[in-house]
Amino acid sequence: MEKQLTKTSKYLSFILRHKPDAIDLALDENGWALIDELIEKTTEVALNINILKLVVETNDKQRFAMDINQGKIRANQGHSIEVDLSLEPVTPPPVLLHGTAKRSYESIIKQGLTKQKRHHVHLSESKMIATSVGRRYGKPILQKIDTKRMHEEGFQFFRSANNVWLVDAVPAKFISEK
Ligand code: HQG
Repeated sequence: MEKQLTKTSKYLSFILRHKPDAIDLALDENGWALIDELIEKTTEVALNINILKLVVETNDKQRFAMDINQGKIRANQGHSIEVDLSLEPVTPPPVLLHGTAKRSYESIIKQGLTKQKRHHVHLSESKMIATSVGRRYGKPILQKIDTKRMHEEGFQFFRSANNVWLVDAVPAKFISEK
């Protein structure tokens, strides 16, 4: 069962964050898809409303949000396609962490953190989460971001519904090795 939920979560991430076109699914400007349409157009995994609910509820990182009344679902963050999540800027904690692969370190301390294919640079309050994020790309290292100073200097921070901190970029001067 757990394997099936992980496979479905990965499938949903792919469709709702990156490639709704792969199944000709319409997303509105805020990234919401109609649950009925998603189920109808999905062939790659076995999908019904109960499985969807289970994936949304049990997802380790709370990657998805469902609006049952309106019959809609969306990814909470991590998109590469253009969507407006309507997040309001919020004051970040004084320090946040970014986990990355060791081999990216040299480039990051020169260029700063840039958002690559996603909408934002992703930061975390949790050492454990940041480490596992970094591990996806190799031997992980943690970087400490002086978010207090960034905020004072006018950078806008957002927090996704699943507590990922998002910012447009992190210039090198705010980064130190943890
Ligand atoms: C790196 C997962 C070289 C950056 C996680 C990262 C997260 C640079 C990679 C979410 C660089 C981008 C996002 C520079 C940034 N030079 N490398 N100047 N600037 N990088 O996947 O933060 O499981 O787009 O360090 O939990 O790793 O999908 O970002 O290694 O929240 O829900 O470029 O993805 O969530 O990679 O991960 P990503 P990320 P999910």
